[in-house]
Amino acid sequence: MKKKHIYCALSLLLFVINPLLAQHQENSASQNQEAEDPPNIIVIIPDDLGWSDVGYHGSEISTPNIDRLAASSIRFDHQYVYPTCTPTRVSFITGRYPSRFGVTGPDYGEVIDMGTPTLPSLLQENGYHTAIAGKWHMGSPPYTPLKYGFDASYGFFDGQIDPYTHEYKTETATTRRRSWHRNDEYLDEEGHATDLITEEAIRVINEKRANPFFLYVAYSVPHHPLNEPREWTSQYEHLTMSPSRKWFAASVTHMDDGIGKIVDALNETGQRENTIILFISDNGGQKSWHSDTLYHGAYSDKPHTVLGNNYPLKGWKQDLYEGGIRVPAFINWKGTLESGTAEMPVHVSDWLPTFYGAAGIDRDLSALQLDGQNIWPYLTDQQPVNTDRRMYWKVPHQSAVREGAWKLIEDHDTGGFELYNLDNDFRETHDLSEEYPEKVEQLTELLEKFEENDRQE
Ligand SMILES: [Ca+2]
Repeated sequence: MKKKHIYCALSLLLFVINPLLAQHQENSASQNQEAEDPPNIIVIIPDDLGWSDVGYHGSEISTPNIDRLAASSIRFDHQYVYPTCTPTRVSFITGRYPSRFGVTGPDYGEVIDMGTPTLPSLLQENGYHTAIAGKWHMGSPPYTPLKYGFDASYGFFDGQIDPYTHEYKTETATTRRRSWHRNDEYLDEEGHATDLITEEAIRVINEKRANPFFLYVAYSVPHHPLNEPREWTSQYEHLTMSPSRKWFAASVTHMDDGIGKIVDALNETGQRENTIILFISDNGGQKSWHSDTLYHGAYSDKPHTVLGNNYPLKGWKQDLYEGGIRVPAFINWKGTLESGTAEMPVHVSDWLPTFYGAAGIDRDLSALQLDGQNIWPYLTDQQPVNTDRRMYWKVPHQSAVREGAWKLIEDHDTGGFELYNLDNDFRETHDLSEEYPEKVEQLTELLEKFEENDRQE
């Protein structure tokens, strides 16, 4: 604990005073102002990867490529997302709290109002080629990626698929089992989804074009159902772990290999130093999963009894405790951004205005009513870290706000509150709501203020 705090303090200093960093900023700042050569942007989003599911956070899972990339990146110690897929992805792509669209959990149908400006549509307007490889889950046909600013799409529409059949778990009013597509048209293909998504990302990188690209790579793993080839499970066979944790580990190492190939493709095409890479999980690890009936019963004899690991954070996917919403994340821009650890809280909605800043696009975004903030000036040390940052979450059973070190969680079922000071208690073990009633009152008012701008559904 103590060691961690010292490390964090040092890393904070790095952001405030590191002269090398300042020099790099100048370069990037002038580059941005000129905007003659805007960078490519790649976003890599694993599905349900928990805090302790990457090697650089001490996991038993082997992730050599992610670790190598993280070591030369700005690693976020407090990257906040939502505790399930759709809200995080909607917040990322719109720069707004997902509850502004009435989105509080996994969702289908028209999730984002047609015509809403998105990160890909804004980059598209500014000359970017925009492509998605992998999971969409921000709407069901006809509310598909090409309608929201992507020039090219490939992957699956729904929230989860079988890695080999590429089918969704079941039929519903808004979804079919078919999910795999190219350019929003259903497609049948053979192969493991992880390999197919990696191959598509490399194809986009290798394409010859005069303009920069925005490439959104959303892997299906380590979300269940897990089914990995022996090539990736064999290295975990000798370890004392639950069988399903071995499948989980294999799926992450398989994805890690794909990420290594994506970086190789950038190197081979001479684009490595003109490409920003953001790695960010969409929510914390899930505890377990089992179904006798979904996927035609294909997984009835394969209980996923142990999946992700959010240690030392509290809670799981779907929770507003840190384990559900604080995820592994880092940003890399070789030759421009210095490596280090960023202590400041960062919200997933920040990436839309931040990438706008990084791309050097000069346009007023105030009409978009963004909830996210452009953190590019902080990453490049042009502005000091905002330590009083406010953030807001709403999911079906809870709401929460964070202001500075304080976090208030409201339980919608009981009407009760929990209050934590994350600086002193990041594991959320001591509820301070009875000790600090004034703080509860102040943060409750803040929560209500945030809620006023939500769509009520
Ligand atoms: Ca997810």
